[in-house]
Amino acid sequence: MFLFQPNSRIRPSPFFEAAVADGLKMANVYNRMIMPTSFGDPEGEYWRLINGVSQWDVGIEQQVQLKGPDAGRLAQILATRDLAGCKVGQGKYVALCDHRGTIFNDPILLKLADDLYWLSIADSDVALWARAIAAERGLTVEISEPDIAPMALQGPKAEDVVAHVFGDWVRGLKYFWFRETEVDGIPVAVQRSGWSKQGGFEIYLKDGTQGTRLWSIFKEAGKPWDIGPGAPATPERVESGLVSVGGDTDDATNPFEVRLERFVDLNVPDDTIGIQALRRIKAEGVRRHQLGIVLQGDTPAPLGVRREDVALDGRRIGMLTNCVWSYRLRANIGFVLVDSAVPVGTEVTVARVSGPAFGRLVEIPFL
Ligand code: THG
Repeated sequence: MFLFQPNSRIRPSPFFEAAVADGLKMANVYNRMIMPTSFGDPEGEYWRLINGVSQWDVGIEQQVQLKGPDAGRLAQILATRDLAGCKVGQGKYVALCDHRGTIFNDPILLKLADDLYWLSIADSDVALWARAIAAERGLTVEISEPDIAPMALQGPKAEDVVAHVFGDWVRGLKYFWFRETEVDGIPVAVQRSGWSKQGGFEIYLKDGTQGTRLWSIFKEAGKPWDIGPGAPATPERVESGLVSVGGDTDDATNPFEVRLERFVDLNVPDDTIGIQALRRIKAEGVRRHQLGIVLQGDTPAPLGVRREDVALDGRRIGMLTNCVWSYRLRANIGFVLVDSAVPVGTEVTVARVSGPAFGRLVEIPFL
């Protein structure tokens, strides 16, 4: 049995009831919402993502809406990536940094119109930040958290399911591009995206009262492809090298340290928050870098709630920010954030709760 008492601080997503009815067993809190994490068979859910199609309640990917004549200006002030070429119907993965160049969120930005943007955010209060910035800079833009919630279809068979529901036009969508449409009268936006590297789509529900209906439309449509419920899978995202901002970063991590350099444009206007710090950091040299680690041992030993120290010859060189059993590599793998001088191939010691463990630093992605 699963008991959860919703209130106005911890909000269920519109798909929460459908997820519980499908056997939700574990959840987490993200963006002050309940984030489903497992339906009781993590390994089965992983293989379904790798080989088939998995259906996820990712309503926790809250939309922060920027609306008004200065929406585009504000988006560029918040994001350290050049948005000048962004077209209506296009999405872009962006970094939000503070004035020190510390990354605190990594949304997908969606441009719905010249005066309308969504930031599909990771876990932190972007609406508060955006409102303060807009007010301080005297911008004409309204910031809200509208009633919109994404549901993800991920895996190699996701495209067939989504095309079955909407038509073959979805096959032509480029990465992060989207189209607004409807299904059975339910308003949605359909985007090629999702927090896995197995391919797939996200369906942004624009009417929160229709969550259960939208969930069952895809549950039914996906039956020929053996669709099943799942959630963002830690082993897959680590194997694939997707960063979890907040998980793999601390309060001094810049985008360069965690392999996000290609999403940063140093030539954006000077009033983009954090860009001056990022230029300085780039000129002075980046002190840490994110590498993979493969640990010795053949029993799963995931990271607990604390990061663990990584040492080389008895000297602390950084930290292990995640660790998970890889079903494909048959090893515990994770990400470390270590001194830039320490190269791939180095053998290190991790101070695990269970005692010291040995590992080798490797390139990311693992697969
Ligand atoms: N979907 C939606 N919103 C989100 C996420 C999502 N908001 C929070 C979080 N996830 C944002 N983080 C990411 C991180 C990486 C990717 C997507 C969302 C991603 N990255 C690819 C990569 O790094 O290889 C591709 C990036 C590119 O080439 O542009 O897909 O999942 N709605």
